[in-house]
Amino acid sequence: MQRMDRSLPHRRYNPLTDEWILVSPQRATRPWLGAVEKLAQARRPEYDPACYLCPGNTRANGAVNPPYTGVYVFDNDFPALLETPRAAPGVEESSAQSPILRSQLETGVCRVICFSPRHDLTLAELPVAQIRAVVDAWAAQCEELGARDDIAYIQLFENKGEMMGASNPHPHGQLWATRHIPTEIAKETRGQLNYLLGRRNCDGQPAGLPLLLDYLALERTAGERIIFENAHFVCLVPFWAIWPFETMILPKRHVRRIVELTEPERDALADALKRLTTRYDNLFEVAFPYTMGVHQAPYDGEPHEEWQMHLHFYPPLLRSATVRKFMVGYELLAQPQRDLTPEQAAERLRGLSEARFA
Ligand code: H2U
Ligand code: ZN
Repeated sequence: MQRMDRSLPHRRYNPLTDEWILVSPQRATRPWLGAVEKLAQARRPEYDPACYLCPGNTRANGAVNPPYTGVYVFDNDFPALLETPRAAPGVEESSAQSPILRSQLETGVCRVICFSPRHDLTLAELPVAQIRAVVDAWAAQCEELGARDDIAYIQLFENKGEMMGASNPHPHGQLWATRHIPTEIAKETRGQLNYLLGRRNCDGQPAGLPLLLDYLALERTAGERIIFENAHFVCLVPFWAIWPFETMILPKRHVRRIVELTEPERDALADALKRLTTRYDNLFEVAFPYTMGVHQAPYDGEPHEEWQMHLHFYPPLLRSATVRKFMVGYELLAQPQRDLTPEQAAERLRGLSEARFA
């Protein structure tokens, strides 16, 4: 098959979300040239008496954290969702009297997940065994919440760094679990389902592998967007990446949900998280900001054979510790755009050390 000239402006298709992105490699932005400013970063203390996530401290609403020594999960004191909201008498829980003005009551659970008692460390600096404990906590939360019939989806995520809106440098993530399937998950479910249904055998039964496993095979053959792999996971820059150094971590076998990961796979996921976040920190020698999260099949009682779980990392930085990409203008109004190609981004990330800068 003829490959198009990827040094010219082109658009790339994201089959997960059924969206296009614009790539403009001819623009002279060559992020690896020119001055790279370094940020002076103050070393944080191991324990901060003013931190609402440190062990033993009092949170904003008066609750006291236990003297925890590993991963610590608690219900968010300022949740975006309520478990049992009461509609006012005579008011419907959902309304679609008009196809234009539709609303539904949303219920769910919001929790905060402290990755470590250590205030001064980030995921990249935690020992792999502690990251493994985070993976176990994620799976345990999904086991518990996924069994509930008022929960259809559990979004695990981490906002890291002030640039991404994290409120506290203490290493932590969150989960929001909802009665309805959120927008991005609905898109990815449709994308994966359409792919599987497009490959029926002569009996009309879906045949072949899920979208992301076929995609992974293509990537492993091409090699140019792969950053590294271990026994059970591959880390790559997606062909359709939007953010300059956006990446994805994918299991090598068909895994729909995080709860299905075996012990060795959980170890391998912890290893992949450690290696990727360390490379990120080394890119601009800074605690690299990002939003990351696990995408997995809904917990709505359906099998979702089309689904392959994966992790997305969306980092905002482009050129240095202080120069970020903004999704504004054309991107907000028309379609996302990037200058640095995904292949160039992968090459840079591949070239970095897995020992964190000192
Ligand atoms: P972010 O840093 O990603 O915003 O997460 C911190 C969360 O911690 C945030 O959702 C919650 C906030 O509501 N929080 C508490 O639950 N208790 C507190 O005492 C302060 C912050
Ligand atoms: Zn703290």
